[in-house]
Amino acid sequence: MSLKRSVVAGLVLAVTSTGLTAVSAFAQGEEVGGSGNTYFLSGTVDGGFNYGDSGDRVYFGDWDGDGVDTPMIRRDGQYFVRNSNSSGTADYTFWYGNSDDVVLVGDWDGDGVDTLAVRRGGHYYVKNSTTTGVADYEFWYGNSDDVVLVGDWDGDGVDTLTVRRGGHYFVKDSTTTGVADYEFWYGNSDDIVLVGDWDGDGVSTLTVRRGITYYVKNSTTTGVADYEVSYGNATDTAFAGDWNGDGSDTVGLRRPPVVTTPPASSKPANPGDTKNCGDFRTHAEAQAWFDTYYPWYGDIAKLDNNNDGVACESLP
Ligand SMILES: [Ca+2]
Ligand SMILES: [Ca+2]
Ligand SMILES: [Ca+2]
Ligand SMILES: [Ca+2]
Repeated sequence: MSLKRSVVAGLVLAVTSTGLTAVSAFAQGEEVGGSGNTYFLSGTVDGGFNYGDSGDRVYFGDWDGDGVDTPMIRRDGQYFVRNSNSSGTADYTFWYGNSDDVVLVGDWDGDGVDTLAVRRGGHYYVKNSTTTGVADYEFWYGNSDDVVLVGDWDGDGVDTLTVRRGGHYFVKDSTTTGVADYEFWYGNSDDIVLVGDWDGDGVSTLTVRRGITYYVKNSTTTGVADYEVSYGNATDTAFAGDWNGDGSDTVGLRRPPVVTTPPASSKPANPGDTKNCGDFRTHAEAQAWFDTYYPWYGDIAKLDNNNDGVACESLP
């Protein structure tokens, strides 16, 4: 993605943001975590796509309300939104909150568009648009060190919070200050948990991940999994979303970069900074040149200014 730092003058606001998780598309709710700039989305043409840099902070959500969850990268307080799951640059950017804020994604007003909420301890600052500006409203829930999940637990189209304490979950069906509406237990206290609408009934529930196995449960009740599936590699970071707009969520994976060192015998001579994009007729030609030298010398000719591994993307 291009890292254009132009967009907005500095903001000194309490909060701002955008969300993730829509009526039909429930996604992650939290930062994806992990590293790598390659993403695989189950149930799609699974060749993977690239977005941003390996170290970027990433969220998934339905930013345009078309029912499909797509990535958004965060660099400090600036957000780079992409509305398709394909390699390319950001569609637009905005600013919200402070660089050290914890950010949640959800459809807080039920309009089908995911936006952000900033979390500061047990205090939440909700914004219902992915635009620069202050929060629309605030509320408190749980304790400052609680783990929080975002989902539409009652299927009314509005995302709210669940506090997780080990394998114990405290569900609240409104983004208002107050106690939980109900509780349940699922999995172990050290399990990785994903939130999604796995059966497309409009209600978010949990999936526990252990290695490459996902234990899916279609109700927020205490009990065992309804079924399990295996996907990807154990080293992948998993998240959830609706990748094809069918109303059901599936798993997505963020894959860490593979560090490969070509055999020494294949090492080409250092060409130096002798090429510009204008020296190539096509993107493919530039990419082939880039790929030949990159493993040894990096982006020696500066053909990949946005560091996404794609050289001279302006060429045909
Ligand atoms: Ca979308
Ligand atoms: Ca919304
Ligand atoms: Ca709800
Ligand atoms: Ca469901």
